[in-house]
Parts: sequence; C-alpha cells; structure tokens
Amino acid sequence: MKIYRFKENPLITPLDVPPLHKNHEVIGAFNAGVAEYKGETILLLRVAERPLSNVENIVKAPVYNIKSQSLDIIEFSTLDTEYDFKDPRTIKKRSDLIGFEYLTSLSYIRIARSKDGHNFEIDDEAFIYPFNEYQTFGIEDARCTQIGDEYYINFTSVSPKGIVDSLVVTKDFESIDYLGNIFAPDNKDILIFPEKINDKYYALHRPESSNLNKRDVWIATSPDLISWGNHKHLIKTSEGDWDNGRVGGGLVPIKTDKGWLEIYHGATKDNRYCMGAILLDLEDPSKVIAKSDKPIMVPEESYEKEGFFGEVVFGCGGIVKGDELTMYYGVADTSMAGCRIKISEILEQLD
Ligand code: MAN
Repeated sequence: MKIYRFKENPLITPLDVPPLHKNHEVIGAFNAGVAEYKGETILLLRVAERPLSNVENIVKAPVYNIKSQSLDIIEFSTLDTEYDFKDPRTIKKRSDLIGFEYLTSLSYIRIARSKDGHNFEIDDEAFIYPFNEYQTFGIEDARCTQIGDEYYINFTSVSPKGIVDSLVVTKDFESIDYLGNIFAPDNKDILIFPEKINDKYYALHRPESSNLNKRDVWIATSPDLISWGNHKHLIKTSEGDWDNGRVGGGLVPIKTDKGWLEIYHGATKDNRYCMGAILLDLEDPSKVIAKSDKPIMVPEESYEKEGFFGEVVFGCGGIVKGDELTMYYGVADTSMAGCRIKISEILEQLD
C-alpha cells in the first residue's frame, strides 16, 4: 500500500499560529478534525498554548477560570519531589500511579481554511474555546461529521472532573450550538457515523478502565446523537508490537461497498502512535469484518518522529473523492500534515 505524503509537509506548524494569550507560545497546531464547506477544506486545529517561562526549574500550568474568563497560571518547581515532570504534556503527582494533576498547555479549537487543500490560512480567533466547567484544562482533538447541511463537531473536554466528550453543531463554521457532554469520563476518540443505519445513529468511543488498564474501542447507538446506549466492545489492544498500549477511533468512518472503513490509531505502551484499519459490517457496524494486523501508517518522516511529543501520526479526519482519501493528520503532537491513500489499497490489505 502506498501513502503519498504531501511534499509541503508539515502543512501547518506552531510558527504559523500567533498565540491568543499574552505571554504564551503556541507549541502545537495538530490533531485537526476535517470538513468540506463551500468548496474549502476546513481544519479544526487543536491549538495548544503554553505560558512562557523564563525562570529555570519552573513549570507552569494554565487553567481556564470560568468566573474571570481568563487563565490562572499555576507554578510548580521541578525540584518539588512530590511531582513528576517527565511527560512534557502533564504534571503528575508521584504518589499517583496513573493519570495527571495538571496539563502544561491549554488547547482550544481554531480553524484553518484552504481552497486547494495544501495552503491554509488560519483564523485570527478561536472557533471553540473552553466555555464551561468541564473544559478548564482545555478542549482537544475535534472530529467533524457532516449530516445533511449540519456539521456535528465532538471533542475531548478536560478538567479536574475527568475527560469527557462534548458535542456542538454548526451550519456555517461561525456559530455553534452546544449539545452537551455525550460520553462520561474517561472517554475519548468519539467518531459519529455520517448516516443512520437501520434507523439508529452509531458512534465509536474509547472508554478508559483504569481498574483493568484497558483502552479499547467500543461502539454505541443513539436515536438523536445525544443519548447513547447499547454499548458493545469492538476492538482491543493486541499483544503485537504497535498497538499494545491503546487503540482509539481516528477518522470519521468511510462507507465503502465492502463495509464501513475505520482508520484508527494504535499506540505502544511507550506512546508510539501509528494508524491501522478495520472494516465493519454495513448493516451492523458492531460486527468487525476485518482488522489490519500491521499498521497502515507509521511515523517515518522527521516531522512525524521529532517534535513536542515525537513518534506520533494521529489522523482525525479526511476527505474522500471516489477511491482517493486525503487524510490530514497530526504529527508529533506539534504540526499538521497531509497525505493521499487509495481506499481500494487499504481494503486489499484487509482481505
Ligand atoms: C494525554 C495526552 C495529552 C492530553 C491529555 C488530556 O495525556 O493525550 O495530549 O492533553 O491526555 O486529554
């Protein structure tokens, strides 16, 4: 299977995005949801901003304050033995075996627009910025499902209450209507199918069981996109060498003659993220027809291997034209890249 990475990659880097907050730097413009709107390609970028720190041994955590509608900056000394700063994304309590106490950056969603799918212009303002108590640590990794002329955008909302998935809808990529939190904590990587199947909406989701140390993909149904039930386990991590840590949905499922094609991510226990593929039954997507035993894409290029958090390819959306998928994907938790893949070739690998 051949993957044609765009020669302009990376398409968008943090340097292309001016920070919205004073005394902050943009450290990531990545993991974007994708839509086509009025002939343009829209990327719903996850922009991560970090407070500037010019004092050695100080790490800062930005927290959105709902009351003052501004950021509180909490400071930690790296000499403080109560905390662990090894993972650049988080500040952890050493006494806690799992999880984190704070994030080192605050993410929100900002739009990049393009007429040719290669050259992007970035909006001056945020499109979706934290607006409630579930989002005080930020909002991340949007996915966008078009149903008719409505675009349903779901994203990860992070706060001390946990990691939930929230849903908004837009018709114009200017204003949004908030539809609430659709999956309870901890849950990420929700992918809403683009049409009803036998009169039900379907979504993939990735609950996290810390008791059993499980991060597998599940599937649920809904009459209205808001209440989700009928949860079933879909795919699990494998003993193999590329997805033994976690799996999670990636792109909005693509309808093909052979079934629903889901391009998902798998990560090792030490966080190397690749993309794999599964095929789900057209009439009942809770039935897995095939699963790739090898990844379809691995971090290979320098922009995929090196960055804020290296060895990551993380696709959240794409655009399908006939047999061709243009996938936009986050690289190294830093930038956005693009590639073209033939859907028929992915399906062949699943035979
Ligand atoms: C993980 C990573 C981070 C993210 C947090 C909260 O630690 O995916 O990038 O900010 O989870 O979702």
